[in-house]
Amino acid sequence: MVRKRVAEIVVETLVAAGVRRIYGVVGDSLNGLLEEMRKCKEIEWVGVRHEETAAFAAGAQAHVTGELAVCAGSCVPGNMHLINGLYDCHRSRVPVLALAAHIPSQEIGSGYFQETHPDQLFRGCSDYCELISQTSQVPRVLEIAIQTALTKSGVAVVALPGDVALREAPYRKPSASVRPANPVICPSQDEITQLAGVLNSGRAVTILAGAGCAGAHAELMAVAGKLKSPIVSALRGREHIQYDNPYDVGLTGLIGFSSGYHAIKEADTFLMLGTDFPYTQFYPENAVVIQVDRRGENLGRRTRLDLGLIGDVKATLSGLLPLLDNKTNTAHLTKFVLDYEKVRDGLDDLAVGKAGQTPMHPQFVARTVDKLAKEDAIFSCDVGTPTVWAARYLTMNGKRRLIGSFNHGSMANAMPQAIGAQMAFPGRQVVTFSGDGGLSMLLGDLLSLHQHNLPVKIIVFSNSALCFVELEMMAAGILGGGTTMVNPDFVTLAKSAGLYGARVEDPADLEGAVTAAFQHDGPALVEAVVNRSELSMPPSIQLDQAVGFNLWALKAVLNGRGNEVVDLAVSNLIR
Ligand SMILES: Cc1cc2nc3c(=O)[nH]c(=O)nc-3n(C[C@H](O)[C@H](O)[C@H](O)COP(=O)(O)OP(=O)(O)OC[C@H]3O[C@@H](n4cnc5c(N)ncnc54)[C@H](O)[C@@H]3O)c2cc1C
Ligand SMILES: Cc1ncc(C[n+]2csc(CCOP(=O)(O)OP(=O)(O)O)c2C)c(N)n1
Repeated sequence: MVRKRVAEIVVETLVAAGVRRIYGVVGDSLNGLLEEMRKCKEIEWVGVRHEETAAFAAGAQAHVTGELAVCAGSCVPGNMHLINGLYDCHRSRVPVLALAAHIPSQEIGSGYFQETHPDQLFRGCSDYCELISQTSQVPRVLEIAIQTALTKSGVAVVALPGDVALREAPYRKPSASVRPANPVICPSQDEITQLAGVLNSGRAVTILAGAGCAGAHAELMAVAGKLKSPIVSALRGREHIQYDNPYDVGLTGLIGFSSGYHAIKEADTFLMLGTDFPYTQFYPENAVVIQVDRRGENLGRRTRLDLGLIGDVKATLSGLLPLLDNKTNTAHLTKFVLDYEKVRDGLDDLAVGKAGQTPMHPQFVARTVDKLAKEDAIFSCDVGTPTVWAARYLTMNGKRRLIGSFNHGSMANAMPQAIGAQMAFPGRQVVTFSGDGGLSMLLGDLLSLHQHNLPVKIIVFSNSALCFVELEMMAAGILGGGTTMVNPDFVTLAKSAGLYGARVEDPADLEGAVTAAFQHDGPALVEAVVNRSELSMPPSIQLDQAVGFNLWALKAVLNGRGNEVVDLAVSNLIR
């Protein structure tokens, strides 16, 4: 029988699964794998400066390609650094395999140098997590891991002791199963007939559409057209829904629009399509609620349901369309479409910049980047106010993509995710909306952009604060603290890391600086110095008034209309 080194079998199995690169940081226990990868021409090692970056980058690559992506960390501190990024991948449901190198196998259980138990440590952020303790487990365990990541669209972790990787094992060809498959899930005809019945009898139907609507744009428009339904998007669904969409009424949620909020609250029938929108306060109280999701376990986990269907959005809507009446009453739809236009105009009024007027409005920065970016740009945005600006000002057109840490909500995601997106699509423009806090958290990987010749364009919303948290504190009536940051000169820093850099304070200079960055043949950073107090603060609100009220206060604050908080307080609380 042919025998090969475990590391060689691992690499061959990854090649068979279509893997083209692995993001990570090297370390002794990974050496065997690196040696095999050096010999194999199909897989590239993408060395980064922090393993969390590796996991975020792999997740972003998986998001924009829909294919398996791989990251790796050396034994224990190395692979522990992967964890936060892997949680993000797990929550975003993207297929990622993590190779966690482990201490020498004979030392496991002895409290050895660097010892942890990766097979337990990674359980919470994966669908599959196993230790390879014997050579004969390869390639089977690795193949199960890959298949789980692909089938469940999630994270799989394989812990591999460095010494096991170097030993020989019986060889067999990789299994043909380590490839993605796309089965279509469709509810039964009875269920679809029941769904049509409920929708046909609704008088004011509102749709909440999420990321599960990817690839179902035409069917979604056709259904909304028949039902005369406003479509509210959940943030992860924006890129798939908010273009060529006459039914669009924006987002709901704290950073959403009042049109989206009221379109849901005033519906008598509420149809959730491929969404796991998490904020329960924004769901309707009295409507008939229907949910379609390909994951049965997600049905009814955000709100109580009257009807839940397991199915792909596209297949379900295709089956549904011929059974739907063509409603004629457009009142519900028109009301919220017009509302949305007004809200949009209001937000656009905030996105202005006049020469000499400093500090700049961050909305103006977002709008300018949106205007100048390419038609098929890939954007990533940091958690914090950059998420707000991306949600409100980046135009989606069916070709652009928008990635964030939307479900896990971790800071420092944008630049690492841009690395993965740019690696996957070297010819596309990749732009980040970075917070100054977010960028500085994984700052070391600015160096990776230059090292790997990745022409990522970084837009830093430089407000010298952890602004989003500052707003949360203010809206809750907490004086707080700890939000101020003394920043370096990001441009000098970027230049020393091999990037093109420009700092902009005056709105008059913004367009030129962004254009130059976009035209630069390589990575570039624009530091836009923006107003820290942009989202206007409630002038004064007592702590006891804010109790049970902070959601509304925060929403008004985030809308840039803090004075409304006082109005709301007066009308709702102080009676
Ligand atoms: C600072 C911050 C503020 C935020 N504020 C808001 C806000 O105000 N409003 C907002 O909307 N979001 C907001 N978010 C994002 C929010 O937390 C969620 O990430 C988002 O709402 C989820 O969007 P989704 O439902 O489209 O995606 P997901 O949560 O990923 O849900 C997608 C669902 O579709 C299902 N699915 C996948 N494929 C298919 C298919 N083919 N057919 C059927 N079902 C499928 C999945 O099983 C899943 O249940 C915020 C995030 C941050 C970081
Ligand atoms: C890893 C992590 N730490 C802390 C937080 C809490 N948090 C959410 S947003 C935010 C501030 C982000 O600051 P910055 O990147 O500067 O963006 P800004 O909101 O100031 O524009 C913080 C601290 C988090 N979400 N993730």
